[in-house]
Parts: sequence; C-alpha cells; structure tokens
Amino acid sequence: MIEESGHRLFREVISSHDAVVLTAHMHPDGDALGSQLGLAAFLMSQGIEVTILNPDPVSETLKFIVDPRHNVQTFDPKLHQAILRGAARIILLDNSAPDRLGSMEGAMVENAGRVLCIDHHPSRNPPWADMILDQASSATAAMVFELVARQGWTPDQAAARALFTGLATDTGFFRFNSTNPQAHRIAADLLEIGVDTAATFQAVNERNTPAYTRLLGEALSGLRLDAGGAVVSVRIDTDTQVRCDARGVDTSEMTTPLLAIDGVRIALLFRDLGDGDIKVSLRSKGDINVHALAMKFGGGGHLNASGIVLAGDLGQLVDQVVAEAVRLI
Ligand SMILES: [Mn+2]
Repeated sequence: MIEESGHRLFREVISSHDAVVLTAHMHPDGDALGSQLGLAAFLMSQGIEVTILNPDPVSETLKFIVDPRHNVQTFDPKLHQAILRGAARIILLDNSAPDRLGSMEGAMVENAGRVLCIDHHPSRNPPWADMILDQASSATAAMVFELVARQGWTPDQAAARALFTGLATDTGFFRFNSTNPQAHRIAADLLEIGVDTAATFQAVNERNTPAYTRLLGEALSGLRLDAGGAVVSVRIDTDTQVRCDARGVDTSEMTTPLLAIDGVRIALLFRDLGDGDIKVSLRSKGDINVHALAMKFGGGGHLNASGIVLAGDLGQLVDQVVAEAVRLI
C-alpha cells in the first residue's frame, strides 16, 4: 500500500504542472510500459500534456497495449535532450536505478532535481528529487492504479488493459511470490472495466515464432543439473541462435519450463548476445534470493527473478554463476 505521503506528493505533482515527461527503464517490459500508458491516460484526462520518452522502443509483443492517443518515443539525445531539460516534471516508472536507464542515464541524472520516481523495486540511494516507493507492491502498474483511484479516476478500457498487462506480466499472471491480495483486488477492478484476460494472456504469451520454439527445444535439450538437481542451467551460444534463425529473440521466459522441473530451486539461462555480452536470466522458488546472486555480478531485479548482463566468455561465466548458485542451496 502506498503511504499517505505518497498520495499527497502525487496530488501535488498533478495539480501544479500542465506538462510532464514519462519515462521508464531500458527495454521497457509490460509493467514499465503498462504503468506508463495507464498513468498517461489519467494525466491526459486531467488536461496535462504528456510526452512518453523511453530509452528503447516498444517491443513487438507489447504493441497491443499502445493505443493511438499515445506517442511513445525512443530517446535520441539530439532530439530529446532539450525536452528533458525543459520539462517541469519527469516521472520515472518501474525503476529507480540510473544505470538501468541505458541511453537516458546521463540526461536523467542531470535533471534529477525534477524527477518523481514511482517504483516497486528495491532501491539503492537514487538521486531523484521525489520518490513514491513501495516494495510490497506487485507491480508499478498496481501503484499507478492505487494513485489514480485515490484521485477518483476510473481507467478507460485502453488504460485498464495497459495496467492489467503490467500487473499480470510482473506477477507471471498471478503466480509469482510477488502476487498479493491487492494484486487480485486491482485485477478484479480492471476486469470489471472490461479487460479480457484470455486475450491479454494470448497477446503476451502465445505469439512465439517457430524460430523461438526451435531455439527453446535446443536450449532445453542441453540442460545441466547441479546441486543434486536443485540448480538447472542452460546455455544458448551464438551458433545455436544462428542455426535456429533466432538471433535477438527474448529468451528470458525460457526459464519457466526449467523452474517447472521437480526439485529445481534455481533456474539459470545464459545467452550469448553476440556483441561480447552474455545475458543471464535468474529465477528461483521460495525464499532463495537470486537478486543477491545477480548483484554479485553487477545485475539486479527481484528476490525470485533477476538478470545480469556481463561481458565475458560464455563457458567461464556459466561455471562462475552456477558455482555461486549452488552455494545458495
Ligand atoms: Mn515492475
């Protein structure tokens, strides 16, 4: 639940500015974009002009929540530096860490004195002037719903769909530990507005390409087990991605079938990004803290779901991260 001071701060911001810029973390996921679009719809309903500016473009999968009234732009220093400098208020959603802002990090830090951050991740001393933080919240979209509901606003269909997508994706469609009673209450409210849960699930999770599915098959068939079967890991090298014609696909959800193996408590997926970087997706069950594990390697995220992007050799990194994971069992 958002504290009273958070609601007051939010009211103050919306009543004192007639134009705001909204932004979120790099590679905006369902919650970053969903909370942003839901908030944008509310702000626009209050006569506030909204500019949405993100470090990276909207992914193909999430385009279904972008309705035509929103112009979601990708940050280009030449075009947008001046917009950030001139903005009376910048609202940063679903992230408080400057180093998760990608190409916008410098410009955002420079303007930190006018940033309001709304987020549910653990934070590390962020530089922003104002913050509404609630680690107990399932999603930033849930926080936005709470904030706008307090202002007496009922989301319209498109805003409800965007907020539901944020809430549903961050909770793994209400399966993850982060799911709480409030998440279900908000979901119920959004369903009453007319959100189609089956269509949302299909739009998010059932649009895989044959290339993705081929890559999934290859990845799963090479699984490695450690710690007596409690740690499972797979690696996806560049050759495999080329062979499957699946370069650049998002593989983070491939951890789901790995975590579904009986006895597994930590699932790790290593993917060579082909540019010298290795991406590691970490998932865990129960109280096993893969966030702490990710932080050891410079990554971040949540207790049960985290990520690392690190330069290095795929084989070596697998050995290092698996060894640390085994120690958590
Ligand atoms: Mn989130």
